[in-house]
Amino acid sequence: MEQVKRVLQEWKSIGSVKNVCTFGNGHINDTYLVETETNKYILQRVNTNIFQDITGLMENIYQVTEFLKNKLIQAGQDPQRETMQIVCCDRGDVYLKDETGNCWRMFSYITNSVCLQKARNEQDLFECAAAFGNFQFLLKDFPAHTLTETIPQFHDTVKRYHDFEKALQEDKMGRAASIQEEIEFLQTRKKDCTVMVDLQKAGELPLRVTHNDTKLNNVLLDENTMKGLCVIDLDTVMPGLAANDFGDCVRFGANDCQEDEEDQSKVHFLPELYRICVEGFLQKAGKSLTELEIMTLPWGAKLMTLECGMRFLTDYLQGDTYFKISRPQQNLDRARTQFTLVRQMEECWEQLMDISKAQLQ
Ligand code: GN1
Ligand code: MG
Repeated sequence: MEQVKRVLQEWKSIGSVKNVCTFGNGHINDTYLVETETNKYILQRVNTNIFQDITGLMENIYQVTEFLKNKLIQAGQDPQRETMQIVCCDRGDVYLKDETGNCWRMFSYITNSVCLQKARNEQDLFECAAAFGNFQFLLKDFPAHTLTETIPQFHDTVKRYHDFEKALQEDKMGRAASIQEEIEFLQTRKKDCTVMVDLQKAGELPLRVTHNDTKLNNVLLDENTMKGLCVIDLDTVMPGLAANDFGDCVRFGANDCQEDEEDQSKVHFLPELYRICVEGFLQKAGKSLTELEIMTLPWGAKLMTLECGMRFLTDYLQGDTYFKISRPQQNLDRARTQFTLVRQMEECWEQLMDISKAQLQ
């Protein structure tokens, strides 16, 4: 906290700080809530092991939030509450590099909003999917190619599979022998990893501005109406595929369990919630999507879940250096949960395809 207080000296413009505390549940950055007499702010230390081009990353966020601000103003909506806004440090920069090389940034806090870790009902999930659909829709005219790829090949599932194979070969921690079942689960699905990447390479799926981390807890809801208000955590906004944004939202939301559930008998993929995600996402993004984008939504859901599980397992093999953990086997539990969800998606695959078909009629 001492370090945080020192850093806040560089944001004197916000006034005198009354209180600071840790905030949120992200796996990557460190987040703090900062309160002054009159306002609240979000201060973050960006994980520069993971995000190496911080200038490019902050430029992406600046460009996208400014674009959203203008769109919202044009539509008579409230940019103060419906998009994140960077609060520059006193030197006028969008981020600050401190004497130890850590990078910090500040955002204004969106008042009267809530961030859920789990949907309490279908409406919450609908609102979350709709918020990401809307984000994509609002950005449909943004020149996607001008954005920096903050983590290159972020949702290139084929590359992620190679990373997994490499970690397996190295087996740094000697953990491979104890996770044979999980390894085989991935090996039997190696071919699936190519489906979306191949369609993209063949030019059959358009590149869009996507969020790439579309978890329910990356949406703020209005405290009073419980309607989707603002999409947050813009570090991975990059060119990407619509179905992947939809898919990661399903991965996190269309089930009744925690992401790191220890007891796999408690993990259930719920097709009815999947349908809600389709309806929410398409209600906003639908007009801008092609038929093939809609027909590949089930693939987005399955591959984002498989890929995320693969990333958790890779990190487990490498000694838990990427995702924050609070207990030893957390990454393994996270991986297992994703694989259970994938298996259940496969079991009702036809039903998922039918939900897309019905949207085209
Ligand atoms: C990370 O930081 P957070 O929790 O929003 C990760 C996502 C994963 C997610 C899994 C930059 O997101 O890709 O899907 O954890 N972000 C990065 O919960 O790798
Ligand atoms: Mg987040």
